Amino acid sequence: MGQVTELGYMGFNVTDLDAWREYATKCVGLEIEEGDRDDRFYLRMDNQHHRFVIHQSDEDDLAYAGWRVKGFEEFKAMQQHLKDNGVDFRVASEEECEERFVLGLLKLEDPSGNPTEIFYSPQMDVMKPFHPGRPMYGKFLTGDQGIGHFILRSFDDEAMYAFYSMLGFVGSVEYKIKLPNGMIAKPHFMHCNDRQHSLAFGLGPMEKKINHLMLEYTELDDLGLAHDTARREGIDVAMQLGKHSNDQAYTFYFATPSGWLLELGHGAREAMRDQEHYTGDIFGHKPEATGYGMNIDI
Ligand code: MBD
Ligand code: FE
Repeated sequence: MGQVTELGYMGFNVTDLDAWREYATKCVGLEIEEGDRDDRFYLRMDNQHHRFVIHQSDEDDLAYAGWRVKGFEEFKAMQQHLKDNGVDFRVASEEECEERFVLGLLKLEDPSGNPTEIFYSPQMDVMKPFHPGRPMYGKFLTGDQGIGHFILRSFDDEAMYAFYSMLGFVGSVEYKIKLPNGMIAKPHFMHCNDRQHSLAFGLGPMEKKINHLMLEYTELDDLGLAHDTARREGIDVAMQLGKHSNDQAYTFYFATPSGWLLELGHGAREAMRDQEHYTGDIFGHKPEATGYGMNIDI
């Protein structure tokens, strides 16, 4: 059996650590945990030791995505399940587990070569309540729904769908939309908990492994404050405020210091029982800044 339960942590390689410190706190509201290594710092969204590791690098891209399983039994079962399905993986050393602040860790790649990790039991720093990097009305919506969602690069949608289904995800093509190059995109959206999607792929060619990461606020006003800051700072907005048809979240997309996008949102609904698809969004989401792989008229 294989069943991941949430998007638990992510690592990003970045060229400008300081730009990320400023952006993540002042604009988004994440909390910095400096740690004791010069080549990285951590970002918190809740009581988990960290949700993001920001690594000093000469590239600006996703370094790894960490998917959680329920516990030790499920971690063992997942290893057998991967073997039964002929998937290569490596059981991480004690030192590597400590580096991620988890008790058990597997390292593998998805069919598109995206570095993937499966872990159980993250360190929860409950003695250190989440303290946002800027004043916030509410919190980040995480809990059973994990970090949020991200769009990752796929070179073969069928293989990606099969791989993530094998990890316990459920999902389907949810949009049929025309790309600027005239092609019709049929992106897949997949979930592993009540969050409508934790993962999506198939929105056209991508230079980087990640197109965007979506985080959700519990309060609408925190989305508004982030939007005001993005506008005041003149940060590129690739897609204006609007409401998606599938998760019905009110969101906008703007550039991170790494040149990929952050989608901030509020008010998403839970995953649907049956499959459905759309040809556009409910309102808004008009394309604005180009060059981010998101100038789709959804
Ligand atoms: C999303 O979160 C998204 O990024 C797109 C492109 C469509 C629907 C929901
Ligand atoms: Fe999204």
